Amino acid sequence: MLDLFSEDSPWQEPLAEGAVILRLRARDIAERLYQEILCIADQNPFVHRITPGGHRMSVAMTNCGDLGWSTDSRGYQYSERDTQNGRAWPAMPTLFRHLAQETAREAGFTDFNPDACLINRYEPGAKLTLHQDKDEKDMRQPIVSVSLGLPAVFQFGGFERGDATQRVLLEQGDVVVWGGPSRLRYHGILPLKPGVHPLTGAFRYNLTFRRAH
Ligand code: MD3
Ligand code: FE
Repeated sequence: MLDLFSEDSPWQEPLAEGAVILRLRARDIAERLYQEILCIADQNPFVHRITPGGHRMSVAMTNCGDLGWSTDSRGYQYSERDTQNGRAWPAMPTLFRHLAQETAREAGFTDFNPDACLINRYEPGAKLTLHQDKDEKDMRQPIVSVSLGLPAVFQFGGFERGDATQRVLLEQGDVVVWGGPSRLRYHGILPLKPGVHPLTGAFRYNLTFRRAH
């Protein structure tokens, strides 16, 4: 029988102008992506950073690439070294760079060359409150996000914090490309529900590829 609604191969879901979900696009390389994450974390462990306001983030973070994003009492910033331990970030694996460039291209961004990959690790209850990503230099460059492990409810809103939000479930292998007018939309992640994922156990991971400088 012709299976018109097979969920066995990746498909695209437009979210908003400039934003598209490439469902399950990275599913077949999830194990390799996860091994790379573990290898990066061996070199520079996940840490719960403290915001400039003095709050401990529930999401633990590390980075790879020429630049990494972190936060401390001086603010939010991209830098060549981890502000907490002074170490250079691990190199961005070729597999990561290729996935980011290929998916950005599929979404219409032909010359995306990320210099930073922020890696978020969510444990049960961890969340990211509504925020905008605006620490990058060139807002014409998209952000590519890749989800691994436990599913999470992603929230995305408008251009002001109080605007109505939509909820979207993001699962392992889902890739989202955010560019154009969507680049500055408010977005967040609702508290992670506890669970056990066959690949990542109790955690959800999210990679975000960025052109920071
Ligand atoms: C929409 N991460 O690291 S990825 C972040 O799942 C972040 O860890 C979330 O928001 C996560 O800053 C969400 C989806 C995402 C990433 C960047 C965006 C959505 C975005 C930038 C602009 C608009
Ligand atoms: Fe964000």
